[in-house]
Amino acid sequence: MAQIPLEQGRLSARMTERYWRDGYLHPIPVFDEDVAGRARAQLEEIEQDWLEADLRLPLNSYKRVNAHVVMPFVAKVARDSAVLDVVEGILGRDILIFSAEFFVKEPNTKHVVTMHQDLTYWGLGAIDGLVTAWIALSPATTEAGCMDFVAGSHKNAILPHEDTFADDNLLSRGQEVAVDISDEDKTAIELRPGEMSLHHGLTIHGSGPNRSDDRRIGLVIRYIRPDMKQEVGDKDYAMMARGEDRHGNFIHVPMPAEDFSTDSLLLYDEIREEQARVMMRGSAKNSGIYA
Ligand SMILES: O=C(O)CCC(=O)C(=O)O
Repeated sequence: MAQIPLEQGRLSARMTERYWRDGYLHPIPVFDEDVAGRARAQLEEIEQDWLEADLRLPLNSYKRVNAHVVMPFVAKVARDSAVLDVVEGILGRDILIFSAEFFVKEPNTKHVVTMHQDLTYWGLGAIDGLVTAWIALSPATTEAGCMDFVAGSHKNAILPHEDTFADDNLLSRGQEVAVDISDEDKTAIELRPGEMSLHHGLTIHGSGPNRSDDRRIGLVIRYIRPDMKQEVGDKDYAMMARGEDRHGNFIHVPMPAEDFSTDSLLLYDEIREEQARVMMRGSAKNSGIYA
């Protein structure tokens, strides 16, 4: 697939239109392969140094949601102008970071992500003001279990989902959209390291197992416009990325000063508790988010 042509690092009007037509856009060149390689090395260094550390939660939990709260390098990537210049074409000048997450599939494993819409359990409603940037830190090929998107599916409301809580599912509730999706409806979103895809919060997507010999690592950043609002929980949190927040709907999260600082870990727990309440609302099983 030909790369999305950027104009001085930004989306053209035609590419922005394509995003709103399809509910996604890819592959967008944001980083050189060596920059992506450095980010991967930083993650793998953290995995080595902190796996056995005495953190309150398993390291995986911190990687899987809100990694920007406790890992400075993740917040830096999320605030990098190469990414934000593109995201601005979708959200406009004022941008907040709602979450940053690693979706890692180890080589030759059976973990999958069932087809779902992101906004189902976040309490933000069926909004247009959230976009996910999925940045490949290793090859995201069909063999490695890259994402599949259903074009135009973002024009739906939030559809019913069924929870599976399957062990090999990377989603918190193992949720799956309760509609039949054939293989022909899916587009495989292959990305080289340093390339990114964007998808709308209502776009139906998922991914298969990693049958390759390398890890499949996505750094996944959820950006929102400041006029979005938590509608289910009492409050919600976000980090300023660019521009201004004239709405005050989110408690602002500071950039962490160092990996897993005491302050950032306390804040992480506070956010997790609040978001878990929203995420697990109505669930038959309370496994805690991203346990
Ligand atoms: O990385 C994957 O395979 C799925 C990621 C995903 O569901 C998302 O970014 O919303």
